Amino acid sequence: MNDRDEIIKILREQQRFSLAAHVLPDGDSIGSLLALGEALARAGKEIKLFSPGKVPQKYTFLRGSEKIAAAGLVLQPDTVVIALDSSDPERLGPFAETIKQARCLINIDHHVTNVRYGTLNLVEPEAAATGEIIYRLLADMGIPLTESMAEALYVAIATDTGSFKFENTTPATHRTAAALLEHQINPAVLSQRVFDERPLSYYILLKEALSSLELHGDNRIALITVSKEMLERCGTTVEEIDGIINYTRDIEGIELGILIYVESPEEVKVGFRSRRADVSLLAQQFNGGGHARAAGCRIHGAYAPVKEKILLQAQKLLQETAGKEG
Ligand SMILES: [Mn+2]
Repeated sequence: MNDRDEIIKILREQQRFSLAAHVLPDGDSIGSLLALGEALARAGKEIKLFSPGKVPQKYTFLRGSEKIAAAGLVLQPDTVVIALDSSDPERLGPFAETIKQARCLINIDHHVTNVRYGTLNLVEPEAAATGEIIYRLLADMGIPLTESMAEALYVAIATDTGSFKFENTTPATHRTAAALLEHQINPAVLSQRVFDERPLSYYILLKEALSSLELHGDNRIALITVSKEMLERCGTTVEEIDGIINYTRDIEGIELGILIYVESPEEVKVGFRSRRADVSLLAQQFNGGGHARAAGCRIHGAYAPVKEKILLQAQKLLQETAGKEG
């Protein structure tokens, strides 16, 4: 039996499930968690949902989000753990160690860099979102979708495709979205809540972040710096940084966008966005991961030398990409 069939068998036959998603929760991790959780709960299973940290405000309207716990994952001998949207166990943050002890760990993900850490792995890099994998899984299992499950999956797919604008958007993605819209969900309301509406503090942060903009590598690399002090000054939290990096890639002529978040004097987090270059290669050089056009890593070190190192590797990547394309 292949992993997918075996996963379906376990979802049908086992009784106790703990579902967990990655740190810095996004729409795909929360949406996948809620949709699969509701499906299993409706099938009479005992379900616990976990996501490190607080569920970002913009996803709290999704039904069931109040049941997601930030801590307290305890395994019983028969607990099946399902890790969602996480390329490696460390992405599960505080749950990583516990999850590795699970007798049965199911890894469902779409990241190219997934290290297949599960007892059973359902990894489909061609899927635009983990939500897309969950949709097909539930469809194959003959589990009918409720309106709230359809909403959760739509949010999962819409966020990971940047409202169906990113390159990962395939005919299958649109077919899935179309099938979800059959459940009377309102795409305008969902988009407004998830993408458009932001607190004023976000725009105050955006103003500061954009004023840090630097161009490098013959104006092909854009870099934005955000620090923890900046967040405090603007009254925002780290979750608000999320969309800011996309401004780097939107500038005409920019091939590669970088956002450096200075968490402390010794620790920075770096996000990469690109038009053509495979930035997952860049992130991997610094023990990070992600997708070809969006990736990230965490680096121990002070801002200035880390920035230097990143820019050097970023310029190399652009040269190699140009070389390959001839
Ligand atoms: Mn995802």
